[in-house]
This record gives sequence, structure tokens and C-alpha cells, in this order.
Amino acid sequence: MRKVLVLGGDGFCGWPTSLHLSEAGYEVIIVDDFSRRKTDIELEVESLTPIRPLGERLKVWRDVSGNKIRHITISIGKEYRRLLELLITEKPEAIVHFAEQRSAPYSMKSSGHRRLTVNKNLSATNDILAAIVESKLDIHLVHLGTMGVYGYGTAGIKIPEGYLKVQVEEGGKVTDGEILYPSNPGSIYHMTKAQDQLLFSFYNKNDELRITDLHQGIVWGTQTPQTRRDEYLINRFDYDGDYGTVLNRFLMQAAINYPLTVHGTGGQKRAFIHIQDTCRCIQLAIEHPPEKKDRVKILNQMTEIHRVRDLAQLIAEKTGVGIAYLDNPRKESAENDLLVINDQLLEMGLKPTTLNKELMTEVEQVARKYSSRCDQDKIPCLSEW
Ligand code: USQ
Repeated sequence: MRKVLVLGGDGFCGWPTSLHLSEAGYEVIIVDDFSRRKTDIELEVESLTPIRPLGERLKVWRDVSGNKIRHITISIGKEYRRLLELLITEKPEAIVHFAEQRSAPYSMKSSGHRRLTVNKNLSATNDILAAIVESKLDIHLVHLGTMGVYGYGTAGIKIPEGYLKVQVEEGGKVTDGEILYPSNPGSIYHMTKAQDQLLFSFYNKNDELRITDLHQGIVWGTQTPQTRRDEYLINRFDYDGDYGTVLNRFLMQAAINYPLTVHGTGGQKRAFIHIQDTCRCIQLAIEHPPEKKDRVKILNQMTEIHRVRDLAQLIAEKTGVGIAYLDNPRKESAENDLLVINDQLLEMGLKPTTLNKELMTEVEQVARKYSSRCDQDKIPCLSEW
């Protein structure tokens, strides 16, 4: 059986991906130290959906699917020896790396949160890479990166998949080349993902590690075919001002008739992907690894591009909720254009889940159903930069 470690397998993307891979026939081992659940305690907020403790989730998954997923508690980035021993003992074919602090507003709350995000994310990535080298195993690393490393003001350029074609002219001689697309992060969180790219590039060049970096857009949705199989398997849904991402926040706000919180004019264009497609993309990435001497493989993991105010208007039309245009708490362009190339995952067979088809299912089956669990005081975005 093909064996995969999912680091951060109890989180929003990690949990449904673990189930998806388990159903697809992989032996899955989740490595998670519950840091995402601990952040909920710090922020005094809970997932809108009632997520169960990991042990219960895994027991129910075994009952409904017949598949066993193991869990090991290791703090990635802090417990290097335990991680190394795990690799040597289990010899996985691939590692999926979700084990990072993933919220931009959280990373900008205070100097403490900036430091925590940098220390945690960079130590995690470097420890995983160093452990693969020290283990001497040929493990393919699949990392969840972000579209945010590119910046969003692309001045008409279609954002390529990681590498930018350049021409350098020197003394009348023109040389063609490709460089890592210049990063332009908009928060400390996004900056750590830009730094991750350099770590990947170095370990790939120096140690010939096989690495795939997935530049993912904003995820929306909650459930996947696997998490729907039992109430105990439900995925988390963040709606608060730090961890809630824009579209899921709007869906929940519509469900409780809370005017949609558009930042500024809502002229920001962003890339989106449904959680179900995240899981499929991870599987496709595992099944299309780079060869030994290949450079880092970078895939743009997104399926649709929308402007924030257009999303708000669409949801307002469908549900009758109002729209509140608020002062933007973030330092970002008020209006931007965004064009993105995402050919590689489509060529591997990804069939995108579209917003138009799934939007109202999400409002009805998740946001409305659990709306009584929402604490409205947690909706405003209080992190400013
Ligand atoms: N926004 C609003 N109203 C809200 C919340 C957000 O107008 O109530 C706006 C923000 O100002 C921003 C856009 O919506 O312009 C997206 O914000 P977001 O919180 O949905 O997304 P972001 O902070 O960029 O981060 C999220 C995930 C992160 C992932 C990233 C992908 O938290 O882990 O890497 O999306 S991307 O945005 O493509 O970089």
C-alpha cells in the first residue's frame, strides 16, 4: 500500500485531504499537534461546524470506510528527532505539508504573532527538508503554498506557474532564462510562504530533493464526499475575523442576515478553489511527482477568479442580505487585475467544482444549519496593518 504522511492532518485542508487519500487507497498517517485547535482557544472562537476530537473522527472513519488512519502527535518545527525517526520507521512515499500557521490577519495581530508565524512556518519547512535529507530516503514533498506569494497587481501579466521567462541583454547578446517569479507578499504569513520557496529551491539544488509546491488560492466550501459520510467527520468552517476566508464568511453572514463585510471598494480580485478540489489536487500532485533531477515543480492550485464585490453582489442577489462597504483593515491594492495560468492540474485531470453550482448548497447545508453556533462578536476583522 502506498504510504503518505499528512502533516497538519487535523486542519481545514488537512482533514478532508487525509480522508480523500485514505479512500483513494493510500495508507495515511496524520501528524498533528492540535495547534489549530489551540488557536481557537486563544481567539475564543470555535468552528461554525461542530468538529469532533481527532480520535473520534478517526474511529468513525474506520467504521464507515473500513480504513485505518493512524495519528501521531509531533510538533513539526520543534521536535526534529521525533520527525526524523518517524520518516526512518515509516518510509513514506510522500509527505503532504500543511503544518503551518495559515492566516494573514492572525500573523499581523502583534509582534508576538509575527514572530510566532515566522518561527513556526520556517522551522517547520526547514525541519521537514533537513529530515528528508538525513533520512536518506527519496521522499516526495508536496507543500501547500499560496497564490499570495505572487502579489495580486499583475499589470496585465498572466501569472505563470512559479517561473517567469526572462531575457537578459548584455553587450548586445541576448540570453533567455527562467527565474522564480519575484515574490510580493502582502502579510507576514504570505512572506513565510515566499521564504519557503527559497528553502525548496535550495534543497532541490543542493540535495536533489523532489518537491512540489502548490500555490493555492482562497479555499471555500466545507464538506467533501468523505466528510459528508457521518456528522462526526464534518470539516471545520472558520468565520471569524482572523481565520475566516472571504467567501465562507460571506456565506455565513448571508445565512444570519449580517451585512456582507466588504473591505474597501471590494475591487480586490482573488483566485478561488473549492475544498473538494484541494483534496483532488493533492492526490494529483502525489501521483505526478517530479523526477530526481527536476527543479521544484510549482502548480497554481486555483480554479476561478472573482472580484470581492462581485461575490458580495452575487450572494446578496441570491439571499437578499445587504452589503456593508467597510474601511479596509489591510494594506492592499483597492483594485487589481488578476490573470493566472493553471494548466498543469487541468492537464492532470482536475475537473473544477464551480461556484455557481455549489454556492447555495453551502449556504443551506452548512451555514444556515449551524448558524446558531455563530458568535457575532467574532465576525469583525480587528487585525489592522
Ligand atoms: N476580505 C473582505 N471581507 C472579509 C474578509 C476578507 O473584503 O470579510 C478581503 C480581504 O481584504 C482580501 C480578500 O478578501 O482582499 C481575501 O481575504 P481572505 O481572508 O479570504 O484571504 P487571505 O488573507 O489572502 O488568505 C487566505 C488563506 C491563506 C491562503 C490565501 C490564498 O487564509 O491561507 O494562503 O487565502 S491567497 O489569497 O490566494 O493568497
